[in-house]
Amino acid sequence: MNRLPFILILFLCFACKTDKKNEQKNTSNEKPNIVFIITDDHAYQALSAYDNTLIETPHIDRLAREGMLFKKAFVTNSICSPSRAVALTGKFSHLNSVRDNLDVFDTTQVTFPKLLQKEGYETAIYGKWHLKSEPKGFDYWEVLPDQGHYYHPELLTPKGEIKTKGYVTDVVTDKAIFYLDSLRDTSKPFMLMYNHKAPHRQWWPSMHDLEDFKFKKIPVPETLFDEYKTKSKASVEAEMRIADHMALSADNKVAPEILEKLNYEEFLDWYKGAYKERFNRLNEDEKVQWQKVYGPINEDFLRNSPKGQALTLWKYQRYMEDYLGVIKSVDRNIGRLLEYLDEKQLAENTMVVYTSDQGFFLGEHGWFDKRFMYEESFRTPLLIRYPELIAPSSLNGDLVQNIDFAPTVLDVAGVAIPEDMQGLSLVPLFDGDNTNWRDALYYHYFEYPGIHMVKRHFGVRTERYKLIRFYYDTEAWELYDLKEDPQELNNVYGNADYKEVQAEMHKRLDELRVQYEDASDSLNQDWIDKDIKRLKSLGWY
Ligand code: SGN
Ligand code: CA
Repeated sequence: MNRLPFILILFLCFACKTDKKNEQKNTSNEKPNIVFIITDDHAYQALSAYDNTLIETPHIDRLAREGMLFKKAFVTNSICSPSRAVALTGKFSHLNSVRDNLDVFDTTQVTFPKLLQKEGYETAIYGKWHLKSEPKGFDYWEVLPDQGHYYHPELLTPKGEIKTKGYVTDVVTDKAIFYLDSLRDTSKPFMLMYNHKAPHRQWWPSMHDLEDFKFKKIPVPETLFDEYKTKSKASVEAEMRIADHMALSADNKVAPEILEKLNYEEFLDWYKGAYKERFNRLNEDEKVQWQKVYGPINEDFLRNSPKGQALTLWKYQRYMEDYLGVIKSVDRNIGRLLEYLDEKQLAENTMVVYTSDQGFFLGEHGWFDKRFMYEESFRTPLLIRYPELIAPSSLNGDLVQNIDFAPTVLDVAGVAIPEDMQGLSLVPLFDGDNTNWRDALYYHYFEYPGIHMVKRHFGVRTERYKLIRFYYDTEAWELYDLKEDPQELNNVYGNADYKEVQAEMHKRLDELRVQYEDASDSLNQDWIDKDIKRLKSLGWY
């Protein structure tokens, strides 16, 4: 008897069964799912879809290959909590209750997760939240308290705080995948916010990546020793220079005993305690692995004890080794999540958004951190994959901003966008339609005085120019011609050659302040009280 047909039937039955098992599509196919990923402080300079000088991020790059990369994506206020509040509400900081990292998010506001929930979506958030109040508008949530920890992080849940074991980027991904696989209601479309703590300061890499960038010579940015010759005192007085304000202990992981032996002074003594506290979170096995890698680096530091410019260069290299190492784990874990979507055949009907809460300085102008309206901090990575509406390898060069996130998600989900959301849906840009798109961006940063001492400022950026006003305990204007001076080294405010441009930019700025209803540039008691509170918490008052 010919057994071939029988074997064939058996094989087909098995294949069908496996397919069924792997298939987790929604029963209601018409509504797309959404995965919204916000990392913390991920600079576009360290994402190879934008620039592969520093690192390869093959998994995140997939989203660009299979979707759209936004070359000119920006934030409205380059700092964590405000940026997250903007993403949720589609409104600028002066209207959404969170102007700086001290503010508590008012959860009675309308947010895109709440609107999706109302329209039948199931919503979940895992990872960084950083808005102080308890998450609202989510069916499932497990979030890091405040900034959270890299190793064995605690998580806040509806049932209280829980302890976890493992590295934060892995833990958050495990939670997100567990939600997709075991918790979610498959009869509903889902919206998952999957937010990483990484690569936030103080850049503690996972055990898998400890050695990755060690001893690799990282290219030094041209402006590492910038003297801010044409800039206002806002740059001079900011406390975020690698040379002067990056901690040898907490940031560069030199053991405090070594620093004391060599008489190195820390900008803030607090950092030494912070280093020890972070180190003590490692389990015994991890401590051994850690010392294997960082021990020789420490010994080397003890032998050579670099000073002056050599010390700045040494700190820059150490900074980048850890920062890039931390990103490796983000990339690997995003790969895991994307593979899960593939495996369960969810990729086609899911919009995946990858962005960061802001950009970051990787040594440009001598800095780390963000806050300024200068490009490295003002810009943020933005990649969107949604096969239904976006062709693979699409590039967009329009001026887009994080106020656009909420309207975009609602638009894709077919939910009405509230009139008072200030952003625009990016959906028309998905197939290149930028008719009537904005020609200028508005920005306003408030957290001053406070850590890093970046002065309050607001401004406007068009395709070619940028005008900034610093205010509060200073009064200064800066104007940049981004075409002639992409590194923003030459402030041309007051330069006769730019008289007309300057007047036009002032006009645009006034118009945008009216359009976005921002009049918040004067001193008020509420701010002064908060400034004092903030300074007290830092021990500076
Ligand atoms: C911490 C960091 C700062 C950082 C803020 C805000 N210092 O205070 O460098 O600017 O968070 O970051 S640390 O030594 O404690 O790491 S934000 O991304 O949450 O806005
Ligand atoms: Ca951040």
